[in-house]
Amino acid sequence: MDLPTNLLPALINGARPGLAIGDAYTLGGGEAFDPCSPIDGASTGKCGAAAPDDVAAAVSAAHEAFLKWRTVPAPIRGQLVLRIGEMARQNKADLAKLITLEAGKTPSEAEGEVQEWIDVCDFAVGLSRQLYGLTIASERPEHQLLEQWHPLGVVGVISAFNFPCAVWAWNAMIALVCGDAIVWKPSEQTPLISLACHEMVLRAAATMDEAPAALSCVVNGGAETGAALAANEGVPLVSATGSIPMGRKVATVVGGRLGQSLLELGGNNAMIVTPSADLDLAVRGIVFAAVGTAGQRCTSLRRIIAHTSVADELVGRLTKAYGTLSIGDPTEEGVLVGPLVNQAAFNKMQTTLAAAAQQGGEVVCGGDRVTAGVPAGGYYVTPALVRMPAQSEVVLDETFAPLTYVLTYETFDEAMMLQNGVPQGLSSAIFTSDVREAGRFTGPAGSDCGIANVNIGTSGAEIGGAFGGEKQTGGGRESGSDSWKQYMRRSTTTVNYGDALPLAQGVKFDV
Ligand code: UN1
Repeated sequence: MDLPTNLLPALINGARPGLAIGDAYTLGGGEAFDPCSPIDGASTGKCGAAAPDDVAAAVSAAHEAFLKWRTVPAPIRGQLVLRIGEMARQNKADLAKLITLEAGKTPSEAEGEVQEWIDVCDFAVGLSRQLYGLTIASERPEHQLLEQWHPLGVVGVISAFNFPCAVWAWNAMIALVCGDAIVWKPSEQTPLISLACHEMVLRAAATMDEAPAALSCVVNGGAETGAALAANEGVPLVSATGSIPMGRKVATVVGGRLGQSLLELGGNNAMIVTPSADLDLAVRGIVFAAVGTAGQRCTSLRRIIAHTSVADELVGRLTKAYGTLSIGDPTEEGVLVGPLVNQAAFNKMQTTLAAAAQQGGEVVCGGDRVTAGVPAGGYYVTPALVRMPAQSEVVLDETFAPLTYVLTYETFDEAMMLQNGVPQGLSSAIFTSDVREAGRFTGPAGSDCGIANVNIGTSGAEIGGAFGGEKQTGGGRESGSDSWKQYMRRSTTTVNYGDALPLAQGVKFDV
């Protein structure tokens, strides 16, 4: 694949920069690393890494930029994001190429991911004129009680390999209109797309006097780099997306210094298929959610909870649909299922399949490595469906691969108990034509997840809604709705425009 080098900063001593403080690119003092493409295991090029000192330098430069940016009116800040969106639109295909190379997504899914960036830019531009506060009725005469939203500071963003562009964009585009600066620690798997995204921000910022370059900083590297960002007192908010153990560490460190963390961690997403479900739709919804992105979305479908009256037919239809999937090099025409990210992901899928079998699971189809007709060095698998006799231990864990368990139920209560009976709470779905079931599922005693869909799969959310989930998913909400409030600080103001000084709650204190 031709690398779209026009989107990337130049090599420094043969490596990509590990540290970007605005437009100042350096290798960084950390240990350089050499990521591989999931497609064929070949190196995508050496990249420098930011050492903890570099992270501190980035945070302090970003803070300086923030001090200027916070006084720029929000609608003008929106103009920056408008221009960033234009850059993303113009370079959509090339940006998608980098996502395909580094994350192994098909071009259509990679372009869809860039589209999420574009969409969130549009959303954020509109928001830049709608960062509404409140006026509250004061209990005192001739008093105004107001709530305003002000810029927060430097936002740390830690993102994962599977959505290397969209998740950053959800955070960064909103944070920019909110008047914040960003220090981004991308996944070690995806330094190129991160540098390209940063370049787009820089090029847009260069067209505006009001926008300092250091509003955007990138610190490439591994866990040590992320830890330095989480620990930095100059970062009031750390938004982290990734595994539950990673989120636990971030939350502990950020919480220890009483900072805010916004976490979007693992999911264990289920779909209930009821007796009245439209099975044609359900099959399509399941296949995209379970095997799209090779099962490597945090919203991927992990569990099917099917009514006993439809389970056999559903499994039969799914097995047939799985048999027609084209698996292989995502850059090849017609391929729908690309590679797993690396060997470790493949090994985890294999040990999980073995554990499932031990717990009484029956592999209906899939789970094997595909080696014929695919690039050597990549880990390609046939998506697996495993019927489980119960929601046993193995089902409670998220395995980041195309592996979906099938469970059955008799009563709706039982289905809801299974749906909610896992430690994670990101996404969920029900396929039903029964309005009562749909209402119960989406109601207060229904799905306990951040996303509860009806007749739609668990993955592929639009950016306009708040994205995130409960329990071990971490509780954070990113992207649309009123998620912006987390990137600002709330200020409550009381103005006395009278001649007296009445105290609240009727307290008398006359001197
Ligand atoms: C993720 O996997 O981290 O809803 C994000 C979806 C995408 C985002 C997934 N819009 O599947």
